[in-house]
Amino acid sequence: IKDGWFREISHMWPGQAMTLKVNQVIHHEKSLYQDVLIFESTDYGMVLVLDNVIQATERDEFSYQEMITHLAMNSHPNPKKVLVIGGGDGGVLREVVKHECVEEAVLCDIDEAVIRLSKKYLPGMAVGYQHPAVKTHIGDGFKFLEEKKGQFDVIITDSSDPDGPAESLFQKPYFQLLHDALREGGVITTQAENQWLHLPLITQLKKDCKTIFPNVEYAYTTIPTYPSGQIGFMVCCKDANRDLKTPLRSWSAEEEEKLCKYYNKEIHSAAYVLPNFARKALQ
Ligand code: AAT
Repeated sequence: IKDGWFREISHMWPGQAMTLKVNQVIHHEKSLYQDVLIFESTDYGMVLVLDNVIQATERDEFSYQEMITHLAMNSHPNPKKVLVIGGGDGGVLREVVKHECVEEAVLCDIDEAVIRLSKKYLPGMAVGYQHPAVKTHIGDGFKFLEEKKGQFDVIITDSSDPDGPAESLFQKPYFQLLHDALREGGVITTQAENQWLHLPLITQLKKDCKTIFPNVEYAYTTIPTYPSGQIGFMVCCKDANRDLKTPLRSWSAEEEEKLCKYYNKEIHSAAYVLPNFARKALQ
């Protein structure tokens, strides 16, 4: 923070940086794994920052949390057991439990500080923890998955960028673990970076996924406070014949409007439509 502005400078997006005006710093600490900063911005509400990278702002988090969740959940016929890796703020949990079929939603985040501070300062996201179906585990997502075989219908990896504790969550062995932790017909989504900035990484990731899953697609959403204003998702399914681009289940237009601020069944399909440069790289 310099002169009252937070700047998201990182080698992961060279020569550009999102800048947000700061009202006040609410909390700053070094956790076991990362530098954790929460500040109140002038126009985006509370902002959660890990190792100088914006993870969520109150104003636009719904775009990311709804899309990473419902793209997977609505491509499964009846998701009962759901796992979230990362997502310590609770926002993805909040979205998962909007599906009444869910019997158990387990969250595994590496950093207790994110969970503790989100409960204190980001109540609109941490509300997800209040649902009776939720179980929380603190630990590394990769290690957690090693012991889980054939247990989950949907697994959502809401992880930070590959530079830091989430590095292993972007590599091939992790996707094998995800595959093996799913039941028949299971679906995963993962945070899969930005097509303007990380096309080589996304291309490699998709290649890796295709050697493990028979059905792999990349989708994306718009979000002002993530680098270049968009973020993508790798969506993979154990069922080769499932059409991931068309939701298997959907809410009525009325329910959709009540439940979601971003997601609807049209945007579910539209999220998979890529511009030519990305489509070419990923085909
Ligand atoms: N919904 C907020 C968006 C995030 S949060 C990413 C979470 O992943 C953090 O809470 C972090 O503690 C957790 N995490 C990082 N590594 C691991 C790991 N190995 N195992 C489990 N959890 C982990 C993502 C924002 C994306 C930013 C885009 N630039």
